[in-house]
Amino acid sequence: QKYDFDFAEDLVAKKEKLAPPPLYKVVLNNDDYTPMDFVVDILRIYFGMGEEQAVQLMLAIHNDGKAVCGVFSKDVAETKAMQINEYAREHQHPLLCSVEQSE
Ligand code: NFA
Repeated sequence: QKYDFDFAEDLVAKKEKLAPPPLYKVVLNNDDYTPMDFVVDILRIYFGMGEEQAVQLMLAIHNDGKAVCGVFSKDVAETKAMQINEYAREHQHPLLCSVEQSE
């Protein structure tokens, strides 16, 4: 005879064995034309960063060519990248946001 709690235990055991969902990196790429202040605004608006962290990451992108701004589920990462590219185009900046699968 199987009791309700046996089923509950089975479900918990099964859930623990499920692989965690893959994560995706949202990357901002450097370019020669997008203003630094605009990139700082993007980091504050879309990644919830404070001024200081946003300036530091913007400079890292500027110096290194690109940087990971956050790691999210596939849906959230792709939506963020789309919205950022749309926002940049609306303001006539070539800023490129891309998504890469995390190892
Ligand atoms: N390289 C840009 C400039 O000098 C600034 C920038 C930083 C652009 C990060 C894109 C990403 N105005």
